[in-house]
Amino acid sequence: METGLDLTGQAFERLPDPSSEVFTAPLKRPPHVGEDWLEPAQRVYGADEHAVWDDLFARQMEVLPGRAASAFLAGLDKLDLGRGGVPEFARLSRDLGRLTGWSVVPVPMLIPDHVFFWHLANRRFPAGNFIRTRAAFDYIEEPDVFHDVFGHVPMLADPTYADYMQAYGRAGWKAMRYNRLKALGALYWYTVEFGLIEEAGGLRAYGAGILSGPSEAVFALEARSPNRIYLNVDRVMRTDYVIDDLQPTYFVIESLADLYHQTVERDFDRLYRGLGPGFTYANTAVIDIDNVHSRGTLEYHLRGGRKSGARPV
Ligand code: HBI
Ligand code: FE
Repeated sequence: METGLDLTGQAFERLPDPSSEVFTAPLKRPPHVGEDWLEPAQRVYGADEHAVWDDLFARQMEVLPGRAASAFLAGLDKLDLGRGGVPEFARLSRDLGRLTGWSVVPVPMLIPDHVFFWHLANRRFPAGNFIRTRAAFDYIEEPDVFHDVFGHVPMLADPTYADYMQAYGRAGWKAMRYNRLKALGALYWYTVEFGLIEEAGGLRAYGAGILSGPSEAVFALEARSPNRIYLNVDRVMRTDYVIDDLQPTYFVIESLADLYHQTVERDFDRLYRGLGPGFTYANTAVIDIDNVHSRGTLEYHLRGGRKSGARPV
């Protein structure tokens, strides 16, 4: 059976070379990093930078208990991410390696999709090396070490999620072959960055974009504005997304195993053949086939969102 992620014979150890038709963001590689975009070593942070980590950590812990997925909270605990200061990647990689075989490697900035996918396919998580300044405490565009390590790494301590992320990285090869990286990027966005999970105690967040920021956990779980729709991979890969505001729609998984199976057991060849180059659905849309958890009023977005100073209700 040809499944979506059956890429038998693919040499995942070798950095892929995307064909010239594949769109890749025009990122300028800093001269001190090689083709793999890895920093030679993690930065040495100053006392003020360690203090930024500690303050961000404390702020998130005010909101996350009862809102973050239990796998996330368990990961924070297992990796002892609250011991104080920016975690050392070497030690984190050793602990994570024992748990799920993943490591954390430093990168200078956003890296090209195919390089990012290649690291994931080899169970390496590329994490931003720098930490935001106090001036950019609430919101930054580029992923820093707090977003990447606090937001993403705890979930990688969960074996099912760890396998999902590797499978996702491997899926990048097929997406490149069909020139559908944008669609695969939407799946990342609505799961890894902004995913919600249904737990016995109610909805929780497992997406790093929600868990590493000050206000989105409350909005995503408790506000009346956003739609919450059960994840359907085909549908999500056709859905547009915003990167600079709270999400109008969140997608809900029933379990991490549900996420893994929906992705790994999908016929991605068939999906990509039927997929146009652009997105079909607006990020506010609720469509006929949706299995809706709760339909939102969308009032936050209808009032113009962040740029209009709308209240996130
Ligand atoms: N680079 N450093 C970094 N971090 C990311 O999360 C990242 C990236 N490059 C590409 C990328 N993500 C996208 O491919 C995914 O968001 C789909
Ligand atoms: Fe991220």
